[in-house]
Amino acid sequence: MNTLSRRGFLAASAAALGAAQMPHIAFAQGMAPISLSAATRTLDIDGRAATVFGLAGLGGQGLILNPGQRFRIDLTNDLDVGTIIHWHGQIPPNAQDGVPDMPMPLLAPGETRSYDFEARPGTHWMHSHVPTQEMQLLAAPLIVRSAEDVAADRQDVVMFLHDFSFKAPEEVLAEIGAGHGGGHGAGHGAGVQPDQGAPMGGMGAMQGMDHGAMGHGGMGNMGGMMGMGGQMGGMAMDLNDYDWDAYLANDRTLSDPEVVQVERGGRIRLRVINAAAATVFWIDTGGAEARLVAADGHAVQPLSGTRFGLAMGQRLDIEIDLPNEGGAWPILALREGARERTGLILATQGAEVRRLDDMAETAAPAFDTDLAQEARLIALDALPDRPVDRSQMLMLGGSMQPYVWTINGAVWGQHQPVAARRGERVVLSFHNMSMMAHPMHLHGHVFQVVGLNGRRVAGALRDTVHVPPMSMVDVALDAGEAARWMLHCHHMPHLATGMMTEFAVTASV
Ligand SMILES: [Cu+2]
Repeated sequence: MNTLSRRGFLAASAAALGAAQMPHIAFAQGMAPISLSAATRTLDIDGRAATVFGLAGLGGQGLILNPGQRFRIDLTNDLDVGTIIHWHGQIPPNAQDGVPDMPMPLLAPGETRSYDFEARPGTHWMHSHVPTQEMQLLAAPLIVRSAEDVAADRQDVVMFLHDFSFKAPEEVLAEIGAGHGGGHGAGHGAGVQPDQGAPMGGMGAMQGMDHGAMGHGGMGNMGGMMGMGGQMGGMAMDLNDYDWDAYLANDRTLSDPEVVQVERGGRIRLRVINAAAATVFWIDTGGAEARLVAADGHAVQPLSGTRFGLAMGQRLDIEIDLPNEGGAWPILALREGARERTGLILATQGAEVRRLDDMAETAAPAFDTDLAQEARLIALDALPDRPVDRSQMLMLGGSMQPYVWTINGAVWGQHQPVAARRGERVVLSFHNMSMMAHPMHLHGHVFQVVGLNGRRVAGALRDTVHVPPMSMVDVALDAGEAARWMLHCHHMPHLATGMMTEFAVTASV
């Protein structure tokens, strides 16, 4: 325990935390590999048992590595189906990246495979790279602490977000594909009639009306489809193409949220991971003063506020300074364009914790349709300035009907690889020509956001960038290991329809 900070120690030893909830602290010196297994587990979701997948062998906060500790894992597949885990945010040798047949096959049931590489600090996560398995919660936090994290007098709190359905993921995908994604409400079926004259219309926009989403965030003009090149304010976009049964923070809903014991006047580093299949969240710290300090595990110039958003695959580190008094501070995650919410509670010892409804009174706005949040993020460690060797445009397309999503007009299997040579400075321009947002994730690299709708910025370092409808985001990177790296949308139903290509790096000349 000697490497834990005072607050970390206090939190970890609090009576509220059973042994199973203790963080998995592993020490750097001479340690054996950590054993993890992909397995089934049972959750209680609002009083109803749910059998889901998960990674066993971890504490409640996920896998936590200390500074200098290598990523040494023996992964065993205890499921009765093949699986493979991607270490999202890490840059392992390509053979350990965890994508089916790229280049390693799925682990067969009962198989164990070893992983060993240098861990990159920050808030990251790990998940099955089979979309239906990720939708079944085969995912967990992966936190690598920096020396600064260890020295700082602050308490780490992990907030791992997911969306959940009691239905099998294949059934969920079939419903989305058939245009019944939002079909939970009476009379909703009438809203999903194909609108042949408006290819961008359909269920998402209609669902938004059900949820009152269009009255917020400058998303008026419900009925009409915008013209190309129009501004976001007059646009009807498609949000939330599926109504999930529950929204989870650390596997719990607001009917029984995690209550994290904190100190009066304490400083919290909230590590938020959006592991949802298809839900963008706003993090709302309510009455607690907060600042955003890292995106996707990379430090940004601190940005003050009480509400920050993140798309699927993304992470945010938010520092919170608690007042010098006792109390309870809910940290909520709001589903964009809707009233549903989830979250956890920070509470001092003995504080009264009030039950919160899992529906807000008003819908949260759509996230970052104008890239306003992204524009405010500035990397602390920008990429070194150098000439660009290669630029590539990636057109993001697709529609709700038929439900198919593409990169450069192609689905996976018909794609043209995006090519580069090792060491080249490459700029990728994601141009979203569709009415849904796409969080685009590149494996094996860290990129910097350098352009937002044509305006140059010295933006955040990331591995997953949110590209809103009818928007363009440029990212710069230095091409890494000569290998085939996945480049895909992190919306699982989009990925399942084939919204993936490859960044094919060849050896330098
Ligand atoms: Cu997408």
